[in-house]
Amino acid sequence: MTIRDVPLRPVGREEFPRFNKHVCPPTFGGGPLDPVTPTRRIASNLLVNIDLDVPGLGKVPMWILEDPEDQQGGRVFPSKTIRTVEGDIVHARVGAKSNTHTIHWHGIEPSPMNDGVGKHSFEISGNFTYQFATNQAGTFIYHCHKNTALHFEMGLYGAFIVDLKKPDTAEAAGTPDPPYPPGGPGFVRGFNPPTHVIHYDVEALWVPDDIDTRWHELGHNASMQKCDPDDPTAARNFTGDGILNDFRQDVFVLTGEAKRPDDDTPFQKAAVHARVGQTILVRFIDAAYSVQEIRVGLPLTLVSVDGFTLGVGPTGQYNRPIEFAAGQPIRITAAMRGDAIIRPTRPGRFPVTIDFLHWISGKKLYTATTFIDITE
Ligand SMILES: [Cu+2]
Repeated sequence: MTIRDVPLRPVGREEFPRFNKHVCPPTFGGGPLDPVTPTRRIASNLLVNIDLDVPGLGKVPMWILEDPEDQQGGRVFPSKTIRTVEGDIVHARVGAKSNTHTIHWHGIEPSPMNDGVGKHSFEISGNFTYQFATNQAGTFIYHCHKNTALHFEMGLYGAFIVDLKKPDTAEAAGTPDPPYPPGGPGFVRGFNPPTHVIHYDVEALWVPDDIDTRWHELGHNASMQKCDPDDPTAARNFTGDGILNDFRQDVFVLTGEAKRPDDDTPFQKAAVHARVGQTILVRFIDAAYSVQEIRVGLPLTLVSVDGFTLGVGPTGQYNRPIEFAAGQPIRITAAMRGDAIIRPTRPGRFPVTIDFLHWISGKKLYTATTFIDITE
């Protein structure tokens, strides 16, 4: 067989793509763009100021996203978990209550104008309705993508869970319809032929985070360049006295519960309580800037990484779920997610440790401990 050489057609100047250097994101409101009828509507406002209580240290100012339609629990840290269902077309009404922000739906992969990466599209001034489809079940994260290193650090993030449709089986009859309730029960995508559906009784959410309290004194646009569209890369547009290149964590957080570096008491909020014979689903999301190693005192199966199901097509047919022995570390870095299945066979209190490691030196900075309590 020979490969035919196709001669290139001369291309006129008018067909060249236009080059626009895009340094200062424009602001925009309104939306949705190219709307279609949604199957689910959600709402989120940013930002809301809260204080994070650190025992023995005091209060650390945080910024969170709130659900304005939630009468009970719309103001929490991490920001309220969003849940949609596989196949949903979502309209997400987002209000920037002060200054400009975005929401990036990390891993959902919407179209560029709905992706919420400000420098690729625009920042929201006022209100904007993002439109996207959640076609892949899994664990994702949403966060503000303006002055990102700072706004993410300040707490402008939350879990985004895409639930499976409820299977049409007798076993499923006792489970509520999706979106499934926080804490379980529900169904998750995992290698389990032929349907690749796994039922879980108890759902846990582990979100490690670390805080440099010096950063929490900074203003909204700290160290951002001044926007001069006529000369966007001029040196004078950049501040040279910032600290956003220098992260020194002095508070450690697990799922919104904070501790000083010398406080080794167990974290209670992330603790898991289940019975022998039940199936536990642990969703973990790395919201820290250090590297973590998670060690669980029970064997587990990692069924999904970054919203991709291991061993299941269309993207996962060339890998397989990963078995971890008790105590074998799972190493994660910023914004990584995973879904792990644990099936306890005997009662007891099983330790969970999360080591926070410096991202350059690898030095261990802190060990967070929590536990899994299994009763008969
Ligand atoms: Cu923001």
